[in-house]
Amino acid sequence: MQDKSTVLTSAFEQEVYDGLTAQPKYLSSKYFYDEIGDKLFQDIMAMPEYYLTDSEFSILDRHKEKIAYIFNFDKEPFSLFELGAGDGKKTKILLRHFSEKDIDFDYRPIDISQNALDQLEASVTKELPNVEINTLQGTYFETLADIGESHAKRKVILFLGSNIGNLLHPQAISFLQSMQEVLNDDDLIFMGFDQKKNPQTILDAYNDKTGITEAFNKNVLTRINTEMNGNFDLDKFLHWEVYDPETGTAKSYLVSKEKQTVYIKSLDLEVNFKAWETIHTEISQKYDDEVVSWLANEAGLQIENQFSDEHEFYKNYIFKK
Ligand code: AVJ
Repeated sequence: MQDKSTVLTSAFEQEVYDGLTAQPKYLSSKYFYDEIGDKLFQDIMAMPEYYLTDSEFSILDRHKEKIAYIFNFDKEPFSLFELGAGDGKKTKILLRHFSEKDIDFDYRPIDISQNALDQLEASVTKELPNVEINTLQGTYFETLADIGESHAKRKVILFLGSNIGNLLHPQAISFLQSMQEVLNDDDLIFMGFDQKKNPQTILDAYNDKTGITEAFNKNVLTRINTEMNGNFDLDKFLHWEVYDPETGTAKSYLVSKEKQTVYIKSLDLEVNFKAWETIHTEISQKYDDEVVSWLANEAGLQIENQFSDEHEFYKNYIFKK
């Protein structure tokens, strides 16, 4: 890894440089998400093939009474943090239910996108005027420090959508560990984990016929073109998804359909592709109970409870210290 930090101004630029000069090539899926990427991801969540959203929605709806009871077990006020809150569509099921039951809590959504937070704040204020909301912009790691410093009330931390699945197991453990470190004894974590299932169902969710996932995957190239003055020709790359049912790892690639050279002006970088050379862009890990309890255990957490949808496609787990 060469440090070009004297020339490269952003973390995005440094990571693009590192990933496209590495072998094999890679780019991080966290760069899928700009205004266009956020919109594409919302379209993905609305696709019939992308079962994750519907599954988690139905879990929250089915189990909201029990979830409310567990979150509010001591009837003391608590703060409901949410990492990567996005549009809050699923969370509103809980917010609405808690509000109807006069549960004493405040909602503290966290997201990397200020735009997403502004929209969320406006919609919660309008739809659920009794819910106190305080937004916080930043990455997961930055904002965990802020969560740790809030000692006023008991904490419940939501991490929905199987977002943990973008991390390899060692990274997931260290992330869970950092969450564990900000928890006090009665604090809780409520997390979504997509489950192992028929491999075809998983492939279909990441390889829709309409091409929305393809556009989402290619958005990282579009961003390099616009933000770093690159000249990627999107049609010369193939969206390719693989799923290994043994490890539960789904991986996304962009595959170069021909030998080509791409130039990225702000990096002053020429990137050569052989025909059929790959850029690895995303992992979406699938889990089972054994793997989740291993991860939790490694991070010093206990599984308190778990909830599933009727097909057992997806599970939400409650962790404690
Ligand atoms: C938001 C990371 C959970 O991996 O399922 C959807 C992102 N990528 N389709 C996932 C995604 C391709 C999604 N997460």
